[in-house]
Amino acid sequence: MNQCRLKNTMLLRIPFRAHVPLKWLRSNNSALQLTLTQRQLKTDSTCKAPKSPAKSKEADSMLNGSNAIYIEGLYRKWKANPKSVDPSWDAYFSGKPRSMSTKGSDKRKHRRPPIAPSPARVQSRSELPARNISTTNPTTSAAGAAAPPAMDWKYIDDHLTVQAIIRAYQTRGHLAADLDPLGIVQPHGTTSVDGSKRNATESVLRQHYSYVFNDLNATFKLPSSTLIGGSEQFLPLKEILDRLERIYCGSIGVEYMQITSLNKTNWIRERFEKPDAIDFSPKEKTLILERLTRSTGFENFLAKKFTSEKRFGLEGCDIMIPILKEIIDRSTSLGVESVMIGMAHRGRLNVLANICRKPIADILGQFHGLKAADSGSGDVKYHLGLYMERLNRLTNKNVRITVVANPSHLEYVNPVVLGKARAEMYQRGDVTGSKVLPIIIHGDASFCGQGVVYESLHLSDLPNYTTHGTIHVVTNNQVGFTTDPRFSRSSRYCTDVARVVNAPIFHVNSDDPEACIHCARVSTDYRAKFHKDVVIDIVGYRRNGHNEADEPMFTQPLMYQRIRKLKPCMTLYSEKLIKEGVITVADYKAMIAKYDKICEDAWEESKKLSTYKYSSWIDSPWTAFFQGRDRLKMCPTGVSLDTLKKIGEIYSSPPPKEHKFQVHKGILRILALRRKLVESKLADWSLGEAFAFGTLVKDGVHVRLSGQDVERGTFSHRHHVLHHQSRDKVRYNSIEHLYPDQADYNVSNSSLSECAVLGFEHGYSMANPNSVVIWEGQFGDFCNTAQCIIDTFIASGETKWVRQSGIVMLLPHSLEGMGPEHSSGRIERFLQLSDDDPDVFPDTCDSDFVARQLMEINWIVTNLSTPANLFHALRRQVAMGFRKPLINFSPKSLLRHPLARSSFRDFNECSEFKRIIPDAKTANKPDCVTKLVFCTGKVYYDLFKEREDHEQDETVALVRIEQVCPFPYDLIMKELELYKSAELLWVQEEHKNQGCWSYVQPRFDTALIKRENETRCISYVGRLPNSAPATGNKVQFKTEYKAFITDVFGEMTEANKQRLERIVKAQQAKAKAATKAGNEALDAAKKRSEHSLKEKAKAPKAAPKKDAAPPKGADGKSPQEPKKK
Ligand SMILES: Cc1ncc(C[n+]2csc(CCOP(=O)(O)OP(=O)(O)O)c2C)c(N)n1
Repeated sequence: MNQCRLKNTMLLRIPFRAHVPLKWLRSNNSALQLTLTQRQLKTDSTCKAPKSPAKSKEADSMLNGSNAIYIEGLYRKWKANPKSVDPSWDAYFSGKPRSMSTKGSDKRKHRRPPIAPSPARVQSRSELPARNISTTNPTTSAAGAAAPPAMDWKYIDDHLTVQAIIRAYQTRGHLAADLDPLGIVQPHGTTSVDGSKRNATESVLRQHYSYVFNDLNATFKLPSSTLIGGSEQFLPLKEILDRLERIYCGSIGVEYMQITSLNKTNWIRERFEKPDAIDFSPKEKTLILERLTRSTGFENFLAKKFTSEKRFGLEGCDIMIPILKEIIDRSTSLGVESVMIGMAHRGRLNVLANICRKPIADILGQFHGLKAADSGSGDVKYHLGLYMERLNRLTNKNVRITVVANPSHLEYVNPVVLGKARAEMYQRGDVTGSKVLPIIIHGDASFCGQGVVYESLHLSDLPNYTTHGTIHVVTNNQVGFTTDPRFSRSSRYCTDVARVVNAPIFHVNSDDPEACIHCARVSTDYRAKFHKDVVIDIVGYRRNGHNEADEPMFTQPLMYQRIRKLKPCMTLYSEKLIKEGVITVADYKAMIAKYDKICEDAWEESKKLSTYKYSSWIDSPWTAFFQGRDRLKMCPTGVSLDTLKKIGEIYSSPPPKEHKFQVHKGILRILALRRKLVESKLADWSLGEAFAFGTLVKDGVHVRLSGQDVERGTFSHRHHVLHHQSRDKVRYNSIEHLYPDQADYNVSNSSLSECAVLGFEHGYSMANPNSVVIWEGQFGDFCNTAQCIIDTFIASGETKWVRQSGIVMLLPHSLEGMGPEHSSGRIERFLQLSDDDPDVFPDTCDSDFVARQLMEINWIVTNLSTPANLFHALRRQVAMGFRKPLINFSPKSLLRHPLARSSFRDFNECSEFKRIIPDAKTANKPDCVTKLVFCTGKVYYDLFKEREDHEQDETVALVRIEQVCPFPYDLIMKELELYKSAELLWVQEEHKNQGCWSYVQPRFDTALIKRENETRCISYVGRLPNSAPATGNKVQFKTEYKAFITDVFGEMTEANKQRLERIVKAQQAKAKAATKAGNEALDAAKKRSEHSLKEKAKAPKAAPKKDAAPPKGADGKSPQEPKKK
């Protein structure tokens, strides 16, 4: 028997290496000497180590005792009965070698009882440092602590090193995780002194790398920052390393230490570090295999039936289907009622079949090349959306699953999904995102390559954009089309972009289904608990080429040599389960046969289909909205004078007194001006817009306005959100307080993104037809960074996917000498994307012509010149029996232009949207008109002024086209008829290759051809073609302006020049006189105040009033009376 002898000299001989603190083991190979100093003994007694044998075996664990007397007592006890002490002490005293097994049955060997009765483990731990360091020497103070004896330094150092190693695994373990089923990016692994192979390399352990492998049997107290011990607080180093390896360098790479919240990192740790964290019952394992069978079976079936058809198979990342199933099942049981999925091509058909349960026959029907029974141009099968409501059999709860239709442009669906999810949360009153779950599935190359990913992630925590967490799943097949990650990204992981929002990222080997499902569980729970984004990176491979017709060996020969040798995950996992005895070979075969039969039956069923409907693939059906509705019936948009007055009054008032809201003086001035306008029953741009929003929310229509700086308005005209001048975050928005039962008005400054935010708002607008969702560009041209959303969703979404949206885009537009940018909202691009035929004159005699024209076009393009027209245009968005995107080119200088005002009459019940605004001045004497000028937007006001200056009010008619698209043929015809003999001009300030010219010209021609005996054609007046939207040179700008104005009105006559000079001089004189008068008044006031100050100084000081409160000093107390002399 090995013996522990305690000597009076306090020399403890430990005859063999055991699980004691490292410092006890360092000095000798087999027999180590340790001097227990007085200090240590004192320490041990202060920490209440039992002097007599403890009552329970647990409390007698050898790891609990650290003083000689205590050990001696234990030894005596053990001698009498070896079973009366903890097995660890038994092993120690008897000298039995201790196994380091990490199996569950051995766990108790390393368990340490609590040091002191303490409810919280962390608390009891926190006592330890105090014991070891500060309480050991009562004379030391926190401020001037004496260094502990050298021997303790080593002890402390060793523990700190182990702690650092643990932290290294937590932080960088994922770098050495076994993530790649292809074994291309494989951890190198090192064999350490105990013969174990470990993955953690120097890149993980850094300076501690060499240390680890010296002394593996030493036992260490686990720091509170790890949970690998479970209920054990001490573990031998070997066991610590084994556990860390298994957790952090196995099939899962847990990337979470970038998260700054301790609460979250602790939570994640618990889900991965705790012993048995990954634990699946046989039933659960079988379910995973069943789902894998479906996933792989579906692709195999399609491959069998359609050998050369593109389907963008999932093979190699088949586990994505069981992962999604797990997320949805688990979320449903946690209360989620609606799941919104955004994804690209890869595995999409599989998702539709096995996640959404779209009848497989319908999916197969898509391969048969059937004719569509409804209108639209359709889309390829791997872009179509879906909306299903079905019972989740596992949870017995109904769940709605939406797959949002998407374009080929990878990742651009992300913000659309987020916006749609957000809107659905709003509709359900789901303020925490507990009922609606967005899931976005990404490709590895696109996730790191596309900027929209970053922009969308950045919305995740913004109060008005958050979806309270999105689950991101990356089907990482380690190749993007033909490009290796080495050449497609600079970051280590394709998921690094998600680190910016502190998302935890779980990289997982796709060939380890249980690890994958565990990540799905943790991600679901994380999102449900913290309402934050989370990422699962399924590292797999792509069994075939990019699509099934592609030859991958052209470009990835070595990778595909490996892939050819790999068994599918389904096979690997079935073999594992058969080996474990969870299923039999027969079970497995039955599973495969069962799903194959489902597919074969569906195949037979699909042959019976003769047509299919685009609308059966719609992602936002709005069934209730369309039911029983006459789509061509338009509701009136005008409102009563009382309504205008009420809204005008509130909108022009500061917050009510009870709010004690300190308003900026400038804002008060603006409000006063607004008030004056309301009193004179006039509306400027801001009022017109407020009337639209106010009346919409009054009617129960939710209004949302989003974009950069929209709360104030880029040009400072709006001021919907007032800011308290001395209290942070205190805001007031009067449009939110118009009526007690009004709908919500939500105005929100967005992040500095166009693409993601516009996509988001488009998604938002898809959720509910009874809302007006507006995105405003800071300047119109910035919308070109959102071109993909405009082209592939807004312009063509309805045609491709039968889905409507009433999104409004407000794009500040007009040339005002501000340079190439900030001038143009690129109206020409929107018009070019409009899908009306320029050569077809529509049936203008149809009584529903106006509504039909709107219904049939892909979007409405307006360039409005009056506040009233803005009001009607916005209200018309929900007055139509269908929904259409409205692209409005908004003014900048017109926001305050004295002529760009509308009388309240133009808003009343008898008023409506004006598609064109005829010239009221010339209409009475049309025969005098020699030039009929058509124009749109701000240039009208330029022309209006120039016409006056040129004194051509009677000879030039100015007709504004407010709704450019669809082209108002009926009204244009009237103008052509009215001014029969006038020369026709189209005048625009934009360059000839820009603006509306290329859109209106062929349509004017079509209209003119329609007229009998018409010989005229329309001429262009404006700037010459240019690649830039505007010049950056002021002089050139003016020259260009003068040139096109001269083209319209001719050179100014001498008489007119002199008249204008006189007017200018008179104005200048008036202004000078006003300034002089102002200065004189100022001087007089100054003199008066100086005089009164002098007078005051002369006058004797007035005695303070008796009842007046004495002035307070800085401390708030009354100053002391001056001492009497
Ligand atoms: C924005 C965009 N650029 C380029 C393409 C063309 N394209 C289609 S798939 C693909 C590779 C995508 O790779 P990855 O994201 O890894 O997905 P995978 O196809 O490998 O699943 C490319 C470049 C596209 N569809 N969208």
